[in-house]
Amino acid sequence: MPERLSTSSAGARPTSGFPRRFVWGTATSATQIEGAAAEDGRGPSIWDRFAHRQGTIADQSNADIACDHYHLYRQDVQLMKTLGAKAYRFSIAWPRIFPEGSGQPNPKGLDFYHRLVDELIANGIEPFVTLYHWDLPEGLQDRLGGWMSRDTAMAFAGYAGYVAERLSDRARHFFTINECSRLVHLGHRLGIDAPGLKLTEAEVNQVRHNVALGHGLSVQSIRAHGKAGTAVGPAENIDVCVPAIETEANVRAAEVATRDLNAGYMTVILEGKYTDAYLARLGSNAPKYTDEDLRIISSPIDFVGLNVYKPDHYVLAADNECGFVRAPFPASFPHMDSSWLNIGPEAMYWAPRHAARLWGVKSIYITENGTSAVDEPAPDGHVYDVDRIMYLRNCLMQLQRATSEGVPVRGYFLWSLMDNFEWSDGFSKRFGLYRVDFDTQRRTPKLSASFYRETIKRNAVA
Ligand code: GBH
Repeated sequence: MPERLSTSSAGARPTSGFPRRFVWGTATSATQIEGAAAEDGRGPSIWDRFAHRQGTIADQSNADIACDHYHLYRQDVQLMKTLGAKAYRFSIAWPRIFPEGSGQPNPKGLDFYHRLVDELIANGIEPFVTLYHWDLPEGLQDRLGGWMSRDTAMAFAGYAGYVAERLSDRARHFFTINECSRLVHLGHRLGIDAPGLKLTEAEVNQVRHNVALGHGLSVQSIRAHGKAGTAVGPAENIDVCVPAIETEANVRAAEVATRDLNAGYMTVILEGKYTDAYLARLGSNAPKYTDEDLRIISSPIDFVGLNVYKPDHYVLAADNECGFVRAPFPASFPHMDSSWLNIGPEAMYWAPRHAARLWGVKSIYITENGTSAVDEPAPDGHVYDVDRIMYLRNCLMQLQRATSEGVPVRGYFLWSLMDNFEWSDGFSKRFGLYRVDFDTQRRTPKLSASFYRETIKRNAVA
């Protein structure tokens, strides 16, 4: 790897601001916004069932109605247009397409996405499709044990190919699975996300492998069924390791740590093998797999999507076996409204830089970045979310640092277009540029919407 990254297209970058044709967008996911949970033949998902279980969601809410986007999508596309956004990342609800997970498709479910994609294109907004944002059809959980079974990975590939075949004439970018890491750990180990399981170490490691396999199989299936030139990649929340002090040794240590701590997803996807350190750590709890599995998981991809919110570790070089130490987060470390959302905008520089340097990734999208904030309207009715603006500005400055050094980031999707169902936090945490009144479904722009519009207009941090 060269010490300095060279630009892929010399002269395409201005000296400040973002590269020309940088893709500015917003992001959402089906469960979090659509509602219409039982409409037009949609089957139940594991999140429907989980949310209806006593004690799972902070405010006892569920996603049955959410932002009612299923009915209000036209108006929501206008919100994007007002921002001047050029792209939109949304997810498809698998149980709308295959109510049982596999078998008989439900054409009415797909119709909704045909309408949405057409509406986006009519408004000059490019659709970026996520195929799995955690809403597994309940039938697959019941029949197969969900991701505990390889058959779920196969079913996912079938569904992914089915959708790609029908949408790829208009949608050119597909993300396979959103945040393997979170769906595995929170859903299958900690039990605080659907399906709410607390499996053993060995079982969780197998689930992790099956999910990675699902990614790989779906890449192959999208290639087989999508129109020529359909681009595909993962959208992962990698563990971002930041050098605590930017010395050469610490930067190297942060790279080593990033590769090692993401061994189960990004590393195996891009390298085609589990690292020795990872397998040694798992010992007798390591997953069962074949070499063929690894070849499938590492099927060539066109880009890498990174969801970046915070640094996961501050790292220093060390003489120990692994070559690094992780500094523990001090109790005084500041965070945003979500207690996990530690403030560390450098993560936005290091995440794509690590991907480019460690694995030679040539095309990167920031598939999510954003923050929760309290967002109480002021007496004049406006939401002056200057804390969100502060957070976004700092992250975008770090992203600009990356692109100006030639790290190949092609676009940025802000999480999120509007307040929505924030999983186990229900509606108690707001991430939107637009405030949603969940009683009336009224959307109101926050001050951060103006900030983002201005940033897009300038193609530079406002
Ligand atoms: C993303 O995950 C999701 O893709 C998106 O759907 C979500 O709305 C958005 O971020 C905001 O949260 O409960 O203390 O264990 C973000 C990364 C990693 C954030 C795991 C929550 C768990 C915190 N997530 N983290 S904790």
